[in-house]
Amino acid sequence: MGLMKTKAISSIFVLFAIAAGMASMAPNAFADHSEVAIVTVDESGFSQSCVDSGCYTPVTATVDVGGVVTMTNTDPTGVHTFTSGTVDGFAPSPDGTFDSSVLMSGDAFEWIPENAGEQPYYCMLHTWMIGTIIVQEAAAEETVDDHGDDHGDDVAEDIELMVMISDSQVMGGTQVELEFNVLHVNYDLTATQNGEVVFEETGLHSMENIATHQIDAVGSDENPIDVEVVSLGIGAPDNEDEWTGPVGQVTTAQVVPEFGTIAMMVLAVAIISIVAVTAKSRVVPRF
Ligand SMILES: [Cu+2]
Repeated sequence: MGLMKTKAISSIFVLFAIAAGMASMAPNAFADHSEVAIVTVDESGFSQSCVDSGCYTPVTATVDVGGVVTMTNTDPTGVHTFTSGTVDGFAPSPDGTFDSSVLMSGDAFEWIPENAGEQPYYCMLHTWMIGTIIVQEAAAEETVDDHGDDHGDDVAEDIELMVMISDSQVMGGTQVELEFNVLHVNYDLTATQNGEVVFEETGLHSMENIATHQIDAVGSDENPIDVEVVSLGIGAPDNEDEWTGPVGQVTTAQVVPEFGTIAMMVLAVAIISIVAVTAKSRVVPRF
């Protein structure tokens, strides 16, 4: 197996967001996830008419690890439970993570998640009532008040995303390894050679710090492979509204052969970004 050196070309840009405008345009982007409240939909025990819109409000809730989830039976007409696990058809499978047991109307139950991940739950009395709690690392979202005051009216998220691209030649192709400084990076990956696209995938998600992709091409001096990673945001793949971190940050590397060197490049960019503003416009200036 030969090693090739990756010649780094960095293309860095910073998206500045004006926080005041953002706060009004995208309040969810700054949501505090140290606590979340989930309630039952009224009369959700009587009929299944709530299923389409969700029998819990919100039907998908997001909270930080160590945050507090308060689940309340606000339905004046019935008793309900919040029981962790899944329902297949009408057959429930409790997973033992939490169980409020039967809550009378007005009663509440608290759960403090210890691990990141998706936690489904349901009502054991009405198994059409299902919901999801997304537990995220608290560090995945930090709010920074860069004016140093306590008013919280000028809040910007300031998450640094670092992408390291390395490559190795394997089995007649090229294996590209991406290393991220954070978990749950969503990104597009494109590789071109000689003006032709040899790899293109959008909406990729890296659960771990490292993701590898196989490209069916080998770079050479005459025909190097250009690899481009464009960040889409940080967060659970099916929860784009809650993504944080830089959007449109471009990291590139060029794969050309060179003996005896382990390929590696580092790009570090600090970006102030707001998902709600930038996620909608994927066309980003590059310079
Ligand atoms: Cu119920």
